[in-house]
Amino acid sequence: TRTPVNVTVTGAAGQIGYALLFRIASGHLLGADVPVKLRLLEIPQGMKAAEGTAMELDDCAFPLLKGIDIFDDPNKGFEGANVALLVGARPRTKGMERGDLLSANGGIFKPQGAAINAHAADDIKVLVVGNPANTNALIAQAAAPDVPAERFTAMTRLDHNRAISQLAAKTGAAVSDIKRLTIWGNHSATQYPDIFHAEIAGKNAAEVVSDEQWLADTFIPTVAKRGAAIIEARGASSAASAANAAIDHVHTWVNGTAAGDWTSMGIPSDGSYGVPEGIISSFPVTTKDGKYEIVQGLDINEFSRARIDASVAELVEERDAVRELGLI
Ligand code: NAX
Repeated sequence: TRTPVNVTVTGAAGQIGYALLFRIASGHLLGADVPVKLRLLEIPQGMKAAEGTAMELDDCAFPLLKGIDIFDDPNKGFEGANVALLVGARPRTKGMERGDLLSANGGIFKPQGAAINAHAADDIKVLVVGNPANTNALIAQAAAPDVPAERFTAMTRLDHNRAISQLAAKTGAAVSDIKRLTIWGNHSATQYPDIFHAEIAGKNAAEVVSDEQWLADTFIPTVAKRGAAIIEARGASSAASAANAAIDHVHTWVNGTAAGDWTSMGIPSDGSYGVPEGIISSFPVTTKDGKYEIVQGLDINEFSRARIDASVAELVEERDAVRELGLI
């Protein structure tokens, strides 16, 4: 029998946590044959609700779930963690400037990065979901100098999945026929969903669509502003779809991309495609044996170049701001 994999989830009492934990425990994160132990990390005010969620997890009698522990101390929460899903974050509230938001999140992600550095397992893989996800991931990564930088990733898989869904709706294709879509840049309104290399049932997606106006004026803004549209409709932000994307991100990272396809992940840039080294930006990646690689050699047209550059410029500004705040 396999040793259980330790999965730490922060913000476990939140709405994404509620949608996420049951799927981890039922085997969707790592595989139907992989036992897991959950380590829930909350702040003191969230402990009681996390305990309630843990009671419900018990009540599911999941065969793969080998234990649940709840903590409000990151040093304990990340002990022995093989996978860490950093979901809890400080949301932007009224009157908050970007600097305030970044420093409030620095107060969360810097100590969490340090706790990962000190206590996580050697094979730790980190996914940051809590916004601003890319820069929060950078803060955590900078606080964990003994962990290989590439283990810190940020979630753009929800954007990726949203883009596939929009493209399927536009063309009448099945979502499973759409491959090689890419989200570039920041998980923010500047993100760039790129269909120029995407395929629909083997045909180039941009050629199938053949409508640059739809691309520029409908597709890109619909994907980029989907989070706001969900809030408007639901009265609450995306939770089940965000949890689903977090499951997809880690499952793909651990279990690999399908032949001929790739996915999108926010990862520390190695300088590919002119994205400054070190910032955490979304790229097209293939994964295999628990490792990812940036898809190289894609031809970037002018339309794409301008949009990638704009999103990357925002990430550079965020990096400079957290540097000035002493957070990295
Ligand atoms: P909720 O406010 O429902 O839950 C957040 C939970 O985090 C709360 O229970 C809170 O007590 C806990 N928390 C706060 N600080 C913590 C800390 N230092 N340690 C441990 N737990 C802590 O938010 P929810 O809707 O679950 O969203 C969580 C985060 O995901 C937000 O930052 C949100 O912006 C972000 N999202 C990111 C997405 C992405 O695609 N990358 C999409 C969905 C979502 O908007």
